Amino acid sequence: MRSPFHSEQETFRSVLLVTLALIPVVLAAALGPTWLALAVLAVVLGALAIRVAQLRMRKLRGLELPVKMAPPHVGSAAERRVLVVANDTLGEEALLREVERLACVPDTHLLLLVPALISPGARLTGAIDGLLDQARVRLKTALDRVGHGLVVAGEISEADPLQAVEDTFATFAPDEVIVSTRSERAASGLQPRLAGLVRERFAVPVRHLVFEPGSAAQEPNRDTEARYRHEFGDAAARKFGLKALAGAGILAAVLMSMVALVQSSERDEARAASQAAAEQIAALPPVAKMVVLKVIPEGKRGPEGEKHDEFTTTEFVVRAGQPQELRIDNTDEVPHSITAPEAGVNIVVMPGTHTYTLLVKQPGRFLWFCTFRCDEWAMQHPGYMSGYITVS
Ligand SMILES: [Cu+2]
Repeated sequence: MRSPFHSEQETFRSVLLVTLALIPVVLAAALGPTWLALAVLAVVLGALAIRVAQLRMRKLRGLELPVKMAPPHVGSAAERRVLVVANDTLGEEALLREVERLACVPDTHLLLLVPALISPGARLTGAIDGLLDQARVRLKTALDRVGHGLVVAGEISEADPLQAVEDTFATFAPDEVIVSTRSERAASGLQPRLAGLVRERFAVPVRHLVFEPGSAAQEPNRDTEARYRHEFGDAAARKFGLKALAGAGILAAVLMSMVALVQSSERDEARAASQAAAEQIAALPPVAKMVVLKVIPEGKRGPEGEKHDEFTTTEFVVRAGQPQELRIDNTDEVPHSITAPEAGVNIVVMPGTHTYTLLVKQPGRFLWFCTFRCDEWAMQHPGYMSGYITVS
């Protein structure tokens, strides 16, 4: 495949295109939820894939022909250099006779190019040695048969056949090319379309010799070449379509699994959060229906040894918005209070036993104290005439 960074201009265009394509993805990622960014990414990738496929198809159908390459002539003016491209037809008597005939023409040099036709599958599995050996045997047999060692050379190529031809244009600089194929492509043979491709790419005479086993070579007419071209294009398009479909499938699967992952992790987070909240609530001490306590003057000794006034309970745990009943026996002769300005609480505790309601609307931990002048020290020390209301 041609690199998108083929020229400076194309590089600039590619970078610009990718940048423009990424803007909506980045925007979606920044402003929206993760799935939206992924969806936008999918759309952008899809659009890019369609564009690439379009360009690719146009090239395959031959609508966009590259500029033909015309190699400079090498050697003396009389010298003629002929490139013969063959693989499965290399053993054909008719082809070998033609090579022999050309070799006898003075000032003619021949190169037998044998593309080993290594498929991507063979490359992956490392089964290329067998194919190379096969090509080597074919080439050696042909060279032995033809003789003329001085003017006929041979070469095996691991590259794609068209690429192999292009490579020899750099090294051998042929004045003429003979492409030898069967009329139908065999599994281990060259494409009949190859001749047309070479003709479209290089500005040198190209002869296409088509062999049926055991019969004489034929040069296909225009219609036949057009048929080869059509069949090849269709086959390539089918193959490319399948590949594109597979690619789209893989892409969709990857994106969907990413969305699923993100969603499940979000769900997990939400579940974890609610679980944590539930655990927190469960961890709180249960709220008693009624809290019973007393107010006792000089009921508790302070750290300095003096006796101080006290509420026997100074820590109150309540639920936000849920009234909590306090039954308080104030054994003093004067009133005291539970006052927490921040919680909006001010309960005046009268002498004697009475029931009061403690109600706080908002969660938090609030300091309370007695506002009736009694024991100055006790009023400032939680555990005596002061304490906390914890609201959950
Ligand atoms: Cu008091």
